[in-house]
Order: sequence, then C-alpha cells, then structure tokens
Amino acid sequence: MQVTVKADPYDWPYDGQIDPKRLALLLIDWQHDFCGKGGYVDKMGYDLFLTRAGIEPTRQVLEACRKISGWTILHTREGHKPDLSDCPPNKLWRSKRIHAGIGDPGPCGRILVRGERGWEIIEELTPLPGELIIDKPTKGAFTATDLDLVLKNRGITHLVLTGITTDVCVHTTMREANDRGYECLLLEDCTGATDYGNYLAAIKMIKMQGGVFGAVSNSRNFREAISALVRIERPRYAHAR
Ligand code: C5J
Repeated sequence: MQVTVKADPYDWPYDGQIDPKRLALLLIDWQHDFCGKGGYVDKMGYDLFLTRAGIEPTRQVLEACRKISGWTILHTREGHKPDLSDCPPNKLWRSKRIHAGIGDPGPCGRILVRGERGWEIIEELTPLPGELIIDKPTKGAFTATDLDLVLKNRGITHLVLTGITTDVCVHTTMREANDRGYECLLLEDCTGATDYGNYLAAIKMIKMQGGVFGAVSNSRNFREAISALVRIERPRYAHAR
C-alpha cells in the first residue's frame, strides 16, 4: 500500500510514496523577530496574529515527526553577525527607512542579529538536541549556507515546508529547493505572511502550472499520512515512541 499526502494540485509526493529516510521537515524562521512581541515584524507594524497563526498546527506536525526516529528535522534562522558584515547595504538601508533597522536596539535586543532574543526560535518550536539548525543571512535557506550539502549528505530528496513568512523566506526557500530538484510540499496552515492577501497569493502561485514549485496540503492531511505510515511499517518503527 502506498502512503501519500492528500494535496493540491496532486497527491504528494509525485513519486508515490513517503519515505522518511529521504524526507526532511523544514521549520523556517520561527523566530521571535517574525512572530513575537517587540520583534522585527512587530516593529514594522504588521499584525502578529497572521504570522502566529501557524504555530499550533506546526507544533502538532513537529510532535508527530519527532515520534519517528531517523526523520530529519531542520530549523532555519534568519539573522546577521553582530558587526553586520553579512548584511547587504541595501537590506540595511531599507530596514532603517521603515524604522525597523537591522542591528538597532529593540525590546527583543538588536533586530535580526544572531544571539539576540529576537533571533531565537520561539519556545513552542524550540529545536531538540539532534535536530539540525541552519543560520542564514538571506531569505532563501540555500543561499550562503550549507543546506544543500547537508541534505545531499543525508540522501534527502523530499522537503515538507512550514514557517514564516509565506511570501518571503518560505517561498524563496521553496523556489530554491524546487530548482535544485527537491520535491516540495508546503503545509498551508503551518505558515503565515505579514499580509493575508500575500499569503493567499503565495499559496496560489505554488499550485499554478500543475504545481510549479510543488504541492500544497495541510497539517491534518500530513499527520494522517504519517500515522498510516507508522501503522503499516510498525516493525520498522518499533523504536518509535
Ligand atoms: C522576512 C522571513 N519576511 N523570514 N523574513 O523578512 O520571511
């Protein structure tokens, strides 16, 4: 029996079977700066409700994946070195122009700077020992990082994406992954944008052209697929909690 995730515009993955050894769950930029009070997104004046909406569904997916040993779970963090030497001048200029200057002090420490409170991953989704963390100064997680190398070394070919924000770091990462041949699935209730229209548009873009960047599903469908997998292959996952 094949286990796939009910998704749009095709049941995922394209090659017809979830294989945990070849799959990574990506948790993109679940940092205080993007969904916490006093962080970067808050400082820009956007509604935190939109970027926080995906926290609980993502927590449930994370919990389900953690029950399968060997499953790769990978967190990313956007942020810059304290001296901002890895921050392009135009990115810095734009942020200062809207009074949310990268490196400026704020209620969560210096905005988008590594090591500060705002840069840390929120408590609900804190990485466990053994889970991978990729730090990136960029929107896309494949640029200026060793993400591709890390995934290839593990034989990973399929990615399930969650994170914030849908239209920026999640979309950029999904596009980068798709161009590199990874088979991608975005869980639409496990993500959020700073603008609801942009969220909807970002989801729609993925599904165009027969799934131009992959497919879209939700946390419930994904968790159902995982539990079917564990039931079928119980002897193989006898070590699962
Ligand atoms: C943004 C991100 N929106 N993590 N970063 O600047 O999406």
